[in-house]
Amino acid sequence: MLVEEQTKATERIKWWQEAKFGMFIHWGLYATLAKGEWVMAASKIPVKEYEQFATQFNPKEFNAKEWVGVAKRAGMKYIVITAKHHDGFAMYHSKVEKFNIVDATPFGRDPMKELAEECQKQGIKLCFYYSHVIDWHHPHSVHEYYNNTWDYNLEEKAFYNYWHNLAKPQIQELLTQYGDIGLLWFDTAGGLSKKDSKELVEFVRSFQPNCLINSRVSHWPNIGDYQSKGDNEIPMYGEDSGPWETPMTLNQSWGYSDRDQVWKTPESIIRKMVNIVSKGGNLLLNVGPTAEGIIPEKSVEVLEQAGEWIERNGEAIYGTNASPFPYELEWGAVTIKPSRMYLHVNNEKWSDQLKLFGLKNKVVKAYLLADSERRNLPITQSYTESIDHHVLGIDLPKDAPDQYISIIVLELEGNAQVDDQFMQQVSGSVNLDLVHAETAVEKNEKTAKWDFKITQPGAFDVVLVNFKKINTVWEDHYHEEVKVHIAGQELKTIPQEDQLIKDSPACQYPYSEVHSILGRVHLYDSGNNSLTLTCNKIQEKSFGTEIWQAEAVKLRSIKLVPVGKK
Ligand code: FHN
Repeated sequence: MLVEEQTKATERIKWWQEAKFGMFIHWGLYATLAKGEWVMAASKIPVKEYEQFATQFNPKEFNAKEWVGVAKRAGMKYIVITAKHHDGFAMYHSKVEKFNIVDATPFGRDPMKELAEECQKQGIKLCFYYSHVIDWHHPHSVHEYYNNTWDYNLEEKAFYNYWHNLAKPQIQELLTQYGDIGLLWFDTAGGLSKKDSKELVEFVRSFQPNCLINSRVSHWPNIGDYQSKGDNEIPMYGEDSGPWETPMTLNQSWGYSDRDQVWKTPESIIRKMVNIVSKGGNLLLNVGPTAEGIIPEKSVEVLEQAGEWIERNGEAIYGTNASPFPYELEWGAVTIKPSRMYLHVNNEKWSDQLKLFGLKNKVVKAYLLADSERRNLPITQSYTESIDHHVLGIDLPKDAPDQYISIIVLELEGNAQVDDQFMQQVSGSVNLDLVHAETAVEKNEKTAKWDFKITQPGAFDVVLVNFKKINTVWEDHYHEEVKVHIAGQELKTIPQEDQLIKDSPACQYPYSEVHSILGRVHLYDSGNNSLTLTCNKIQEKSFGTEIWQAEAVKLRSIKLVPVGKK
């Protein structure tokens, strides 16, 4: 990218990177069936029959002021709402297609107009989701896999008929009738050519040069302003240096489903948000309003409670940068600002003293964010030259001052500088994420190698960490031995599903975090070490983030856990 273009791109995305938290809204005609947004395809509902649902769609309870108010109270800074999802029904007054909420329903109002006005009033950025490739209503939309083949014959489809006569004109409408649009969220682009994606980006920019475009427009990382991770996917520390987000459900569905009552708690939302923000990402958290136009009560309750925490702790969230440490910290997470570090401590890890390894700066002052008087917390800092080891100790008051996660502010001499090699944490464990390994393939064997520092030698269980998709048969994926080499010792075993980790901050439905204990090793000396894993699951980072591309079992990391500790 040219320097000038890069500067423009950096400027364009600044508001979004500072915002950190947005509301996703999946709302469409499908809400009348209350079975999620894929109901038309799942039940192969013919277009003519599906169109009939519009005659009953009358979301009289829709109230833009209330919806925007919920987002505000949750601490969200922008809203991304489905202007058109895969069912092809436009949730705004489209002049190019009568299958829209104004022309085809008794409701007759344009909710996008009302939201645009209200967002303007309440200072929230409005953004649109637009399903640019999948459209089950239109006879000519063509996707790599997910087409309406129950009404239309695939061979007779002429993609450019759809592209030029519906998709692009509708995108133009969205960019010209609702004021400034923060971003366009494209989705499920399977099969779209690079040329068409590029032209689409230029087309969008010709109407609104500052409108951001997410990676799912297709052909990321060459096209698009930032990366939308897979649905509910939270990456590893340091996996991405560019801007990214996790689109996340509050329960297990995007569009309204009356069967899905598996809600995340306010605590888990806060933990996941902190985890995401500390990795440099944004959280785009979804609600699925009903056919009456109501955001489900449970969603509102969870969001408002999470919002109260964010309101108190916003300084450590908004406008921050990612943790400089390349691994998950066992007591929580870190965010930074110039000359400042915020330690987000999980309350159940609260103790008399918090220790942090690897911070090189002098700490000028430490205090609790919850303490309006900013009283000094006693600290000690030490450095052991022989093993190049920095230790900070902070004495803490008896009780954690906030709910769920309490924040300690460190004022630093200069901007945060840390020892960014892998090292043992205070409990003695070492977390080695795959993304930081040196990988190689030799004679059909895939290996990953990490270097790390040991400060507390001893006996360790070697634990393999995977995320496993629901309904996946583990043995279909792990039926060969994996090998671990460390300090002259070798472990060889077929990983089993030994432990299922509940409430993992980075893993969630449709995945669960599985730990496999590979065996025990002994590290006798302090200093530098290395570990090599041989495993067929090792692979280069993939950019495929859409549902059908996601792997069933994802290898995340390997851990050394001191024997006798968890
Ligand atoms: O198929 C869609 C799905 O309905 C939903 O909109 C999600 C949100 O990220 N995107 C697609 C699947 O990845």
